Amino acid sequence: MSYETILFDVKDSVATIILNRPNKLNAFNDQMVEETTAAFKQSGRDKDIRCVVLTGNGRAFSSGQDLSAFTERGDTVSIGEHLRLGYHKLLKQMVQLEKPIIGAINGIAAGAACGVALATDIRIAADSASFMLAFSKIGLIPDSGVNWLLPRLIGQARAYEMAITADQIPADKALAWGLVNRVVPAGQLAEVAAAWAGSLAAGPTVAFGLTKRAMNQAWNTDLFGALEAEAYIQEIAGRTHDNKEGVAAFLEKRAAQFRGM
Ligand code: T3D
Repeated sequence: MSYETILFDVKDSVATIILNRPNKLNAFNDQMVEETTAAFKQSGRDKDIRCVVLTGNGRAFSSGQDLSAFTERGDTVSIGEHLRLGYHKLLKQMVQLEKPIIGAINGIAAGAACGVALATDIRIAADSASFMLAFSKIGLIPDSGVNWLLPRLIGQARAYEMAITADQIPADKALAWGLVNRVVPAGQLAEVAAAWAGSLAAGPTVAFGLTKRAMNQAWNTDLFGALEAEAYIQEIAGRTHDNKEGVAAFLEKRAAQFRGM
């Protein structure tokens, strides 16, 4: 499949999706939302892909919704429908993808792009990156999953403050708040993300995907429900090659050769 607004590359079981509208700080127009969604779908279908990296080209991760497209479409389009038909499909594709997604946050992630960044599973930020809930600057509420994802990560007080101030939260503060997993020098981001992705892609990736499912499901239930879900999902993990290989490798005192199956 060929794309115009993103770059998509697969190498050594790692798919890399690069948001590629650098002149607009990788703002999402409809085409970029559709193409990013399609790239995640393609990554889900391709059994050879075992980890996905999402990043931006240039100095921004993404500045969120393309505001020129926003005004061009005028009052004829319902924002609710625009979200349902666009960002919601992207967010759902990401959280339902049972493979780890690394967000290599190379610069500012603003507005809807904050939601997209939060829907990655591991976030590595460049020390020059920042997060900004730009929505209130244009009289909107946070969308693209931010109201669900962000308070769970950093607590409601900080999330609400970010929403109503639209302050740029720099990478070091994002790390202290638990919004990102690591901060690295900007010049090393691509290398660190690729190394981490490579090591995940060589791991028991079915288990990684099922862990994502178990943790996502656990938000919607109580402890007893979570215990039952774990038993059900572990049954699936326990039938994989990688479980048998992991146990055998331990007993034989050798490195496991996981195959993601
Ligand atoms: O219908 C729906 O689906 C609603 C959904 C809404 C979701 C949302 O995401 S709402 C929030 C949308 N995003 C924003 O409001 C952020 C707008 N951008 C900014 O505030 C600033 O650009 C930044 C703080 C991100 C970066 O500032 P700075 O000074 O580093 O860069 P800049 O000069 O503002 O931007 C560089 C260029 O990118 C500039 O174009 P030019 O003048 O060089 O031709 C600027 O207009 C363009 N650009 C940046 N962000 C956007 C954009 N163009 C269109 N849309 C953007 N979001």
